[in-house]
This record gives sequence, structure tokens and C-alpha cells, in this order.
Amino acid sequence: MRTQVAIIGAGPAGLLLGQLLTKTGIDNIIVEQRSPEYVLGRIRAGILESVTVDALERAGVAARLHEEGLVHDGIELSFDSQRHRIDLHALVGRSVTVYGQTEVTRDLMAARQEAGITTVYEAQDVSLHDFDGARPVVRYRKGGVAHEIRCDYIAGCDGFHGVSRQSVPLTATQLFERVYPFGWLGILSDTPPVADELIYASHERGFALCSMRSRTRSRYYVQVPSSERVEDWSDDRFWDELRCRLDPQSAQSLVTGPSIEKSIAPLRSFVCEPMRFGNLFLAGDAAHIVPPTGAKGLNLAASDVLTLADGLVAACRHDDKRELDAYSARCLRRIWKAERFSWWLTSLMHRFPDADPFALRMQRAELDYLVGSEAACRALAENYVGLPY
Ligand code: RFL
Ligand code: PHB
Repeated sequence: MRTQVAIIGAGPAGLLLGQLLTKTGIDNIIVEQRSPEYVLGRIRAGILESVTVDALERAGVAARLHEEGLVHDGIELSFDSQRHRIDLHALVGRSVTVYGQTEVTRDLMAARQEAGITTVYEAQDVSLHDFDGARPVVRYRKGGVAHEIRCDYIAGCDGFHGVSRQSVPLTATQLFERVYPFGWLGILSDTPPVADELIYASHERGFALCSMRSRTRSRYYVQVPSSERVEDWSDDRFWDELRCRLDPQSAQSLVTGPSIEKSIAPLRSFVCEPMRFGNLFLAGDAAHIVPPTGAKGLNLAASDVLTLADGLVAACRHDDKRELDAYSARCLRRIWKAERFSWWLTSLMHRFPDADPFALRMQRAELDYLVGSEAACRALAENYVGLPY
């Protein structure tokens, strides 16, 4: 097979890139190691910045998002048994949209299928070759048969554990990483959300987050030690723990019910520099990870892909490689700011096992300062809704 751009991974980054390229007539093939059902079964992000909504509009897949997405003008911080609203819209004139990553993926998959563009699902042993020259090759096996895709460019959109970044010699990269000593235990339930907006709660037993997917479907998280096993958490144990970390009013109005998904996600900050190796470009979680506290992962994937799509279009159509040459440096500036915000909000809201009494007082003072200072709230709001693209 031959194509202009071979895309590794059919997560939101790969699918969005495919759609943006298809819209401008650039040939592409996506190679994904899992089945479509598996990809759609992963429950992940829920908050879209306006830059991401714009990207989905540009890709022509925003109709359902505009119908079903919930626009949120604020978030709440909870500590010391009290809730404090941060009015994002009043502070920075922008909002965020609640619309699940699963739904974004579903809309992108449907558009790709409608356009009749090739996606190879359940590809095994995917490998990348010769991307330091002008004729890169992607190989994989499917149903016991070996296949080869010849292309001009490879986009590595295969997430943190994917093969793309691992295909680059370690000596060509500089990796930056922080692994946090805790994870998030999350559940999804068909119960009405406890409040109209998200609640980020800091409590002596650990962080908790009340989020949602719709007016009838909730997503809740509690911070747990990294060693915790999901099998040890019955639904009742989860609800009890969540209730105990919320302010009394929220705890009282929490509606519980059976979980329809339950999983633990580790928390990590990670950046790979650069994001380009010859004709291989990394995008999304393949190049960087943020702890989910700032709700930035999917949004960063979308902004990488917007930049990459523009670069690939200029290169494929007009043989103008300047934007591709600037890709890595341009993305990394935005990525590092999102890394900083996600690290800061994680540090502010979570309990660290090694925190001494001084560290705890500093955390408490910072929360107190934050909710009492319009300037500090504005800085949070500016980052939460997403820095300008
Ligand atoms: P993905 O979604 O991991 O997709 C990568 C795809 O590549 C495939 N793959 C391979 N394909 C072929 N060959 C191989 N060797 C391959 N190896 C892997 C995989 O099967 C997969 O289909 O990466 P992508 O597209 O870069 O998207 C990134 C986002 O998924 C991620 O950043 C967000 O989910 C992070 N995140 C959040 N981001 C937000 O913007 N807002 C949020 O509210 C938010 N909440 C979250 C989150 C992530 C979480 N977890 C589970 C870590 C909440 C949680 C709990
Ligand atoms: C989610 O709904 O999954 C979610 C929302 C906000 C975050 C992280 C995750 O900061």
C-alpha cells in the first residue's frame, strides 16, 4: 500500500489528524492495534477547551457536540467543608464544554467511515522504518499476513505506551518525567451529577473530583495510593470514600448507584523532546503526559494535531516544509505551559504521602489565597479554559 501520511493509533489524536488531512485532500491510512469497540470502551477525558471545539468544527464533526455538550462557565473548589466557585466566564470571558472523549472518538470514527478512508484495526507487530529518509515504511501483520505501507510522513499518535516514540534511538531524545505516588480511582454511573458544575475537592483523606458526562451520567474520582487494586473497591466503599471527602451539602445531595465502569489511572508528568525525528512526528500522549487534574491531555493532543495538520498540508500540497520544521518547538511551548499548570494544580489539590506539617500549611494557605484573590483566580481560569492557540 502507498499513502501520503501513515498515522499510527486511532485515539483522538490519530482520528482528528486523519479527518483534518482528509478534508484537505491529503491521503492517509490509520493503523491501530486494538478493535474499534476496545478504543470506544476506554473512559477518559471529559472537558474540552474552546480550541478543541474549534478543531472539531474544522474537522466537520462538531454537530452532536453542539447538541449534547454541556457548556460550563465555572468550576468549584472545595476544602475545609466549603465550596468556592470560580467563575471562568466572568474572569476570562471563556468557558469549557463537557463532552466525553468516547463521544469525540465515536464522532470522528463515524466521519472517517462515511468518507470511506482506510483504518486498519487490530494490526499486530506494528513497526516503523526508514523515517530518517524520504521513504518511510510502516509494517504490521493482520490475520497472520504481513503488510507494508510506503508513505511520505509518519504521524506517531499511538499514546504513551505506543511503538512510535520507542522506535527513536534513546540518544536522539531528551525525556522529562515525574511519577506521582498516587492514582485516580474513577467510576462512571448513570446517576444525576451532584452539582451543575465540576467540584475539585481537597481533603485530608485525599483529592476527589465530581465530574459528569451528561445530566444523567456522572464521573467521579478519588485519589488512591499507587499500590491500590481496583478489585478491592466495591461500589459502596467508593461512594463512602467520596462522600467523606466532599463538603456536607454535596455529601448530602450525592446520588449513588451501580458503577458501569471502574478503573485506576496512574498520575504522571512526561515530555519527550523533540517531537520530530526526520519524517516521523509525534503527537498527543505519544509525546507528553499530564496528570488529569488540569483536564489538559486531550486538549493538548488536539492542539498538536492542528499544528501538524497545517504543516503536513503545506508540505504535501506546496512543498513548503517551514511549518513542519517549526512543529516541535511550536508545540513544546504550549505543552510546557500545560505541564506546569497540571503539575501545579495536582500539587495544590492532592495529599502527598511525604508532606510534613509545614507543607500541609503551605497547601492550605495557597488554597485560601487562591479563593480570596481575583488575580489568582484569573490565572487559574486562564489556564483551565486553555491558553491561546
Ligand atoms: P490515546 O487515546 O492513548 O490513543 C492512542 C491509540 O494508539 C493505539 N496504539 C497503537 N496502535 C498501533 N500500534 C501500536 N503499537 C499502538 N500502541 C498504541 C492505542 O490502542 C490507542 O487507540 O492517545 P491520544 O490520541 O494522544 O489521546 C490522548 C488522550 O487520550 C489523553 O490525553 C486524555 O484522555 C487525558 N485525559 C484528559 N484529557 C483532557 O483533555 N481532559 C480531561 O478531562 C481528561 N481526563 C484523561 C482524563 C486521562 C485519564 N486517564 C485514564 C489517564 C481522565 C483520565 C482518568
Ligand atoms: C473527567 O470528566 O473525566 C475529568 C474532568 C476534569 C478533569 C479530569 C477528568 O480535570
